[in-house]
Amino acid sequence: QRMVTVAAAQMGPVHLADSREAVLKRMCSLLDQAADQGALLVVFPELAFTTFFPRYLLTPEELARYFEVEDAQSHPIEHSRNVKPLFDHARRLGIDICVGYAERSPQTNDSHNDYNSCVYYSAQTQKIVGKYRKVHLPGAVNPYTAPGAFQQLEKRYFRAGDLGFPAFRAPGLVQGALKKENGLKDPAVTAGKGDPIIGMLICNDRRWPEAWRVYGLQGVEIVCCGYNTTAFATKDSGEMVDMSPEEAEEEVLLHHKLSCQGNSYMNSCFSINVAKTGAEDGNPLVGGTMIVHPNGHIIKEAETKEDELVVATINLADCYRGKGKTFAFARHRRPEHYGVIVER
Ligand code: CDT
Repeated sequence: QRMVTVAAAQMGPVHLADSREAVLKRMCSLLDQAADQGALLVVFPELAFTTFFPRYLLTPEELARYFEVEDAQSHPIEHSRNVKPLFDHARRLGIDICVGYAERSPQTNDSHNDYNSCVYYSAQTQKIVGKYRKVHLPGAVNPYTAPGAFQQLEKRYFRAGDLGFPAFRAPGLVQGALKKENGLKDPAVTAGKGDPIIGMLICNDRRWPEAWRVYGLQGVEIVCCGYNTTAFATKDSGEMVDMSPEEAEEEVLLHHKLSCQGNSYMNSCFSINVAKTGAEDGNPLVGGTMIVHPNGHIIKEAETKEDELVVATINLADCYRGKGKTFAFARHRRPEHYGVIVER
């Protein structure tokens, strides 16, 4: 048995007028609730500290306000003044966190690269042990070329992630050594002392099976994925609206759930999927925060569209059944026939 209590820290809307101080207070309060319920890992949404700003056409000066300037050596994210209270609080409570933010990475030639990023902070080691930059950026560069593009300008504001999908271990998250495996051959899982193997995705990434499979092939046991997903097109978005808002939102939720449940099952991993939800200054974001089991079932899901902690105690040993049987990749995959996936 490799038990661990984990939590999805769903956040309600962050409006343009909300101060950073107020947002940090909400996030720290979610951490307090997690501590009360014995959670050791809390996952926050994509771009958790701000409104989903890629919905707006912004000047460079306006845009700069949303970013954390991060230089991995001298200014790692957890020391950035605007976010430090969250990391400090996680350390005090002994809770690991995964949190999304807008990363501005200074370059030597006075320019910078911007990414839609997330980090995994290990409270045990007081270090960032995982970092991911969103690979699949939805939307458009030019807001005038696509209907509804004003809602989604991620391609304009971010570079595509350049770190790939690096799985990592979360030190000390689960007590005790790895038990004898049930015929599991995958060295990515059998190696090591039982620290869980974690992968991170950001929002649109969850719709791409390739992203999950790259983690699956590294033996991933928990995928953490924060998101901001438009619930339905508003009338002034310029998009074709051929469904009622209620129908549209139901379909958005369906696709979200299909993606997370299907890919958790097919890669025999838990997933912690966390929304920023509610209406941000009138822009509706879908909910659907949920913790998914490796057999594809939803273990626990949010009941509101507000700040809400969704907590579950999971047994990582539940990953072994799929990893050792139906999805024993080494025995059953046929990569010699999958070339087209990387050629096109
Ligand atoms: N933030 C983000 O990636 N949102 C996208 C919207 C794409 S339109 C279906 C998402 O996949 O949820």
